[in-house]
Amino acid sequence: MTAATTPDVTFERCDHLLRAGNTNCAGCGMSIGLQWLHEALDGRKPVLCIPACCGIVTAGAFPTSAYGVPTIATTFASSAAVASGVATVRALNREDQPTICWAGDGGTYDIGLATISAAAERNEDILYICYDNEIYGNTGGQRSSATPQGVKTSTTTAGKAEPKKDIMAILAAHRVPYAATLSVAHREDFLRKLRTALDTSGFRFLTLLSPCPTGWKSEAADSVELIRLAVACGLFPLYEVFDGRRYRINAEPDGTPLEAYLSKQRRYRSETLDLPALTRQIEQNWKYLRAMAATFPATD
Ligand SMILES: Cc1ncc(C[n+]2csc(CCOP(=O)(O)OP(=O)(O)O)c2C)c(N)n1
Ligand code: SF4
Repeated sequence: MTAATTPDVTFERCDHLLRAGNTNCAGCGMSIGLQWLHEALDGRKPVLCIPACCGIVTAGAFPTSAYGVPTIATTFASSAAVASGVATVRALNREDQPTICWAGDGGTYDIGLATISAAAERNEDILYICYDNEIYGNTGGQRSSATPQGVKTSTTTAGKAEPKKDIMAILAAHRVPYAATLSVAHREDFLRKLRTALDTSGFRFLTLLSPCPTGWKSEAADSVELIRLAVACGLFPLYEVFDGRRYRINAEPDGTPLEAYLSKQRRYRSETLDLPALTRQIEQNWKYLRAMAATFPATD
């Protein structure tokens, strides 16, 4: 057992959330997200609840772990339900430490949605973070309901027909205290939202568009730049929703063409990619977001 992988759950402060020796691919958005989560935690020691996904594989084989905090590997569908129990026990024990779900889009948009909905409706004291790589990465890159229209996956070889599910709208409809989108190319915004979420009680939902060079057929070195482009061209809006009703937009598109983002990923070289339709979808999303932010603004 090396120092990098020896489980150490005895210290009171968290020295490393994700240690060296983890199995994440080069350029994985999860690695950045977990490092920044560690920074925002500022020594607080969460319990992590992680369903079947790359995020739990990266821990390594029991009894070693790349995670420096207590981590529960849950079944694919149940991370929010398990976290509900953990948060309740921690509250009964008067432990003032966060309970965090860290899950892929498969465990969030698809199979875990029922337990997320139940925990959100009960307003459990959980921070739920979805790293959305828009596929089932761990099992070979199958499509999920987070996969965008036109993307080639191992189960949509000509390109996916259906558009991406609007998970933020679903969580907003539960009127959760806080929901926000995160970009690994916008560090200060990312950290601020993590801190806001950590300082808020009740069910909080964060989602990051998480570059996955393996599934996106992109270069590892382009990962951060890809997310910068996704925000700049308007495909991935950065915004916050308070109590499911009040909206705040954090960055406006700057006119960067959508092709700048798509052309760096071979997953978008498909028969079904309809650029004008995708552009219209992005415009519609922005119309809706701007209307919500203007009508129901979040004031400090
Ligand atoms: C009920 C059930 N069905 C299927 C699986 C196999 N499985 C494990 S991880 C996974 C994909 C996870 O995808 P996602 O949540 O998007 O995370 P990623 O792998 O992309 O990190 C699947 C299908 C499982 N563990 N349990
Ligand atoms: S397959 Fe994708 S999400 Fe999974 S570890 Fe590799 S880069 Fe990260």
